[in-house]
Amino acid sequence: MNIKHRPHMMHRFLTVAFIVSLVPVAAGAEDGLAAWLRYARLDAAAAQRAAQGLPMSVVTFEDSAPVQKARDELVKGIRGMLGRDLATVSALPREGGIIAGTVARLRQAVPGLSLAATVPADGYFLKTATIGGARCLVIAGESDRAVLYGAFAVLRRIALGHALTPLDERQEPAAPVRWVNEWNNIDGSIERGYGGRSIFWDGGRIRDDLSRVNDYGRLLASLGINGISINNVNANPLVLSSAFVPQVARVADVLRPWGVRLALAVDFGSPQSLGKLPTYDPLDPSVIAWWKARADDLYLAIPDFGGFVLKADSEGRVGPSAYGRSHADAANVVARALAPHGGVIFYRGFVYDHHMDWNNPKNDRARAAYDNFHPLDGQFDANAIVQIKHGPIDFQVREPASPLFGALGKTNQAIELQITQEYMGQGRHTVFLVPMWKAALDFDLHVGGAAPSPVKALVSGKTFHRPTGGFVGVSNVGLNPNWYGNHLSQANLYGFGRLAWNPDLTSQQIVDEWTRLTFGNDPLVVQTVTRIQLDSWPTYENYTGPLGLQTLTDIVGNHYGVAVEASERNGWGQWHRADDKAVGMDRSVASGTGFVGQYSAAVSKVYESVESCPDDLLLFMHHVPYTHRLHSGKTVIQYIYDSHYAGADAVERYVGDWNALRGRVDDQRFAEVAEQLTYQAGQAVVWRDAVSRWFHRASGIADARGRVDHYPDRLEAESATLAGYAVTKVTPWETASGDGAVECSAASCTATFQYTGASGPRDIVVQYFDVNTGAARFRLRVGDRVIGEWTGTDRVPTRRLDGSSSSRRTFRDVSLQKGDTIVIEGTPDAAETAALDYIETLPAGRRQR
Ligand code: GCW
Repeated sequence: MNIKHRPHMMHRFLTVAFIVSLVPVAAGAEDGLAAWLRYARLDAAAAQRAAQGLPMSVVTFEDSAPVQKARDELVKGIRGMLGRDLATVSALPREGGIIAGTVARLRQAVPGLSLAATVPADGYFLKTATIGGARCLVIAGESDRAVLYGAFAVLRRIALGHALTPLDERQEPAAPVRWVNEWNNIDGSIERGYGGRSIFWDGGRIRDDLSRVNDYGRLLASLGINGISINNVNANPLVLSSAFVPQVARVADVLRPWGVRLALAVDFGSPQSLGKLPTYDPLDPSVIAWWKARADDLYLAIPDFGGFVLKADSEGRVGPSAYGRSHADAANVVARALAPHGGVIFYRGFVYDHHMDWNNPKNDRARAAYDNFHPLDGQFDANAIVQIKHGPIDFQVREPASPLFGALGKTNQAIELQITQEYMGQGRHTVFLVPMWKAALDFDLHVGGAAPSPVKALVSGKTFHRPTGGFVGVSNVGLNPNWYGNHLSQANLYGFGRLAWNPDLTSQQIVDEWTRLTFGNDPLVVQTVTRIQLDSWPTYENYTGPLGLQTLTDIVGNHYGVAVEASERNGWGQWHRADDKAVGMDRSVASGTGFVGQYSAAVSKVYESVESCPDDLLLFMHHVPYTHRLHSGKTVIQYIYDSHYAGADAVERYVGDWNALRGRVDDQRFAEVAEQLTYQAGQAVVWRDAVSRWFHRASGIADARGRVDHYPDRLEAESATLAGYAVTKVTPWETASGDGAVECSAASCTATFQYTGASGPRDIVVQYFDVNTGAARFRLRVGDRVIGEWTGTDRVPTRRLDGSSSSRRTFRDVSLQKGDTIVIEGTPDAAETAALDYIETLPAGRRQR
């Protein structure tokens, strides 16, 4: 055994080994910045369990930044969780140590160590071993960054209370590509970003302070994410200018120690718009040379540059069609510029015509990706990857897996999953997306012959033995301390990273890990948070667009609030085709658009017929009468009503369940999540009423349970005694109760309601509008008694009275007498008109109706 012992290091090691910090870790402000890497102190029993047999020093033999980060992270994490200070040494102490390094280096430095012969790319071993009589914990990575992955895995085990000894684990990622895309504009705004402004860009350049980029790199590394593009796929050509190279190189320098490669999204017209060439034709020699020169330039400054992401011929972006060239031509001209440097191009499969004629029943946006890319299979270079959204439309609440995954046997592919919650509540609603992603990843497209071919195997390159492929998440973190504007939304980034590493993990496993790491191991907290998270996607689906209707948000506006018809009669092709008799898109081969025929025979057989199509996708695949009976026996229309009530009730329950965690979660995060869930509960009622009323009016079929359009506890503002307030229409109509709302155009106005119900304690709900153009004030009085005052300062994404701005405030346990007057005083501010929709008086404690 050839192990050097260094006596002076030993001394230090022994000293620290016996110092167990007695200073309790202060609870500290928990603003969410540390996400799942809080390293909060474990309770004494768990800490003792984890500490048992854990060596008290970290041994590293390499200077590379990721290995040093691994070492520092181990020191920090073990100090935080166990209150123990590890020594950092470069030779193995007699008592053993946590040995962290690359497999190649460890084989040299620790000959007594036996490691399996092969290590897959980015893979690592965790192994307890006795070396020279000393107990060691070995973290051996295939690459520098894999050492870091191994260190984070050890820390995760400790935080979760898993035993560390004995340990013999070999981990490898499912696919080489585990990337995030950030749709950040260079001015610092973020397309579809809901967590504040960019951590990368500000005012047309890279930020001076990149500390948040460093923090983000750490989060990404902890999940094994190894690449990032930092600008919007609707790319500004300027990012390729020489002037930007040194700036972008600074970001690469910050991320490199975390093993994350930097990439840029590029505009296909850049050779012309930026390079001043007469053309951007991908086959033109000057264009070929231009791409090559830009790539060479970037690689000089950033030798490990990852590559480019390209959105072409999509949503107004220029592309190869301008010259009659194919997407493969476009991808390859860029791919060939990157290839000598080892870079890749992600060519987005999100190509469709957004000026489609909606009158033609055969037109179908869902067909577009397959129709565009399937004929080109085999024509893309080896370092080109077609990046495909998980469903055929666009991040809707329920879509089938894109058929394109099954149609590219000779092309590299990656799945694009959206972490940022466009169409999914935008961080204002808690919606845990992992179960939705799992549904796509686990879906068997039956293209692999006898063997199963789930999407996860196709995108990882396993089914067709591709050289590369994998997972891309559109992340869009921002400067908000909690990254996404909602603490619970962090679980989506965590889940994306964990699935990109191992798509076989279950949603339950992922959310259990995330919750423990993020909020600790208190059983009630774990049980409550995991239940809310796991339930949240079906719940969101219930109160938005169930049965495959798609989300039903305002698709020509902010993609947030409800607007049932926004998808119709325009070229964007997100049609649900609801009319007075029937609803849904007929995508069958027999009578519809033929989309179903893009799947293998085994899959299309299921989707083709109304009888075998699963209920949750029925209206995505078929146009059926409202009276059609689902497999459950319920009619489509009654299901629409019931699911909306079930969804809104569920969020109301989340609020109560979360509130029971007071004192078990740190104060700041407790309060912020409570506020978010309360807001969501109010919005779920807006959605519930809007969608159910819209379908009631369209179908003319009453709710069998008598709820829709029957709100006995409600008093409409339009029917109140108004002083200064005037009645106004709201668009879309379904987003206001009754016939509209009232707005104040005077300095201040009042709406007075007569309470004619029984005397007793009541909850008073005020439904008002909170737009983003001012901060109107409101006061609620009962007679002369002031019950509450508030200001409409929420930054919801709308200037108008609509489903996004409709807001709800509840005042609990107000004592009311029959005949009382309830008064709302509204004071407008700037362009905000203190608009009111209705008030509602509910028996105290009863669910909102
Ligand atoms: O869903 C749409 C978004 C666009 C986005 C586009 C895309 C970046 O509304 O904001 O553009 O998808 O994925 O390219």
